Amino acid sequence: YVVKESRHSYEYVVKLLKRLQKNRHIKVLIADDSGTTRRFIRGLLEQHLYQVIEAGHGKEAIAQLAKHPDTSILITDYAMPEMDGFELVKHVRNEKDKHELVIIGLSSTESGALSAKFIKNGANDFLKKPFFHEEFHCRLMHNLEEMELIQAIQDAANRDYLTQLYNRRYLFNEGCQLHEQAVSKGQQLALVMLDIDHFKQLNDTYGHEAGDEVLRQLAGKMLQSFPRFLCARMGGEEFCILMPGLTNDQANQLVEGFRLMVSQQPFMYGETELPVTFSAGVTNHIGEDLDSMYQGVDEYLYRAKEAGRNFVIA
Ligand code: GH3
Ligand code: MG
Ligand code: MG
Ligand code: MG
Repeated sequence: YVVKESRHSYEYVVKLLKRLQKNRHIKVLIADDSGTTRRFIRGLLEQHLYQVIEAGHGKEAIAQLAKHPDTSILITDYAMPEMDGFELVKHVRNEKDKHELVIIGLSSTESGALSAKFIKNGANDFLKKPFFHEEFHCRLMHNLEEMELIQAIQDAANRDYLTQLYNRRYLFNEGCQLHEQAVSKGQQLALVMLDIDHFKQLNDTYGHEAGDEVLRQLAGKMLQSFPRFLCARMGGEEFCILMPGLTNDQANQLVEGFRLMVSQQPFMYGETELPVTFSAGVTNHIGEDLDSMYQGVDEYLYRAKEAGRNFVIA
């Protein structure tokens, strides 16, 4: 296909080929009540290797999005039975913002007001029917690139570079919201703080590179053991885990199990086995705000260190 369109510049072809590689993993949902239109757009999308799913009206589109939460693009018609395109866009935007799901509205040439209304309701872009195939692809690519760029910027701002865990900033931003939710719904929320024991000594003995490797491996083990919870590197060798829905006892049990596993499984740095343990504090005083929980759990961590390290206090 790309070769056939040989009027493109060399640079454009290279860019397109890179795009096509990524498109294999990108899901696009077409919401349109006309089977002919859906088939036509599917054809265009499949030329560029996108994965395509379809819906005949707004409600079906919502069901499809629930079934395929990893959908990246929604292309939606305006006039559809059950639920029209505007209602669909408004509904979807309550769940996902412009940087999580690209929405492109379709409007016919006769009514330019439709495209403005699509954008006002939260669509990223619109296309007037009938459209040039090339314009269709260009707009899709442009909107995808923008979304990917913003996601990369968000990751850089919210994640720790060394471990790829969330950072302190994200834990406090997201944590305050989780805390408010837990308080308003009367749900549990546990906070864990853990700190590697004698990490300075480990750096001094095995080198800073080995220390970095331990931080990465511990982060990996945290993600594996607590995939449902928010794990963050707060700085240095200190980590926090926010556990919505867990009582103090439940959180304590999980962290105690994790402590045991970490102290028994060796950390490898090349051929060298590194001795790694951590101490932790656990709290669940959600009557307070997140800052006070953080101070409280810091105090428990301090006591766990005093108690001799490789220890959890709840
Ligand atoms: P304790 O058991 O009381 O926690 O002792 P500790 O040695 O772990 O604690 P301390 O606060 O004295 O030392 C922390 C060390 O962590 C000092 C610092 O050089 C090291 N560190 C902080 N950030 C990094 C990092 O990103 N990589 C490496 N390799 N070391 C780090
Ligand atoms: Mg229609
Ligand atoms: Mg330490
Ligand atoms: Mg420390």
